[in-house]
Amino acid sequence: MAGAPVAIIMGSQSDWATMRHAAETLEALGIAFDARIVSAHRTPDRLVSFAKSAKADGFKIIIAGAGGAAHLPGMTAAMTPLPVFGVPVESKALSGQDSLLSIVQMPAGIPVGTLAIGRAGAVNAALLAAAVLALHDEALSTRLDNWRTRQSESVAERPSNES
Ligand code: RP5
Repeated sequence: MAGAPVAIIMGSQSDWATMRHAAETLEALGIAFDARIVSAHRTPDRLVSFAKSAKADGFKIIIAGAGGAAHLPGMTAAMTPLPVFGVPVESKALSGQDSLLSIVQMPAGIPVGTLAIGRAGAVNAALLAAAVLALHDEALSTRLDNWRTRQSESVAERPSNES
């Protein structure tokens, strides 16, 4: 979406099952985003083009999800001054530990804010993006407060046998 403050990028269509949770969370908070498939390995030219123009294109934050040898968040961060939040996608071979380690272990100098493996990381990347954007957006700050209040209210006081 043109003018969206958040870009959600992912290495493959197969990552969307995870990254859609970031999208849904942004939608729930009324934050516009643009979701794209950008592979560091399979579409390197697309990655360079996206990352180098992301700031000029109006994005404020990039959420990057990838699995396995997950170069995407780090390579993106190397080519943009925007904050990059990395989401390790749960891989089949190593349950996402490969994704986590390859995203989180950035050498000093180029940061990637790394979230948890899988859905939790995708949701939290969106919430973190919202918290950053809310620093300069009072209406969003209120929506984020309300989202957290609703979450608190949805937690039962006692456990139930019904799942
Ligand atoms: C990575 O390879 C992607 O981020 C994805 O998590 C992983 C597997 O991709 P597919 O083989 O499912 O397309 O680049």
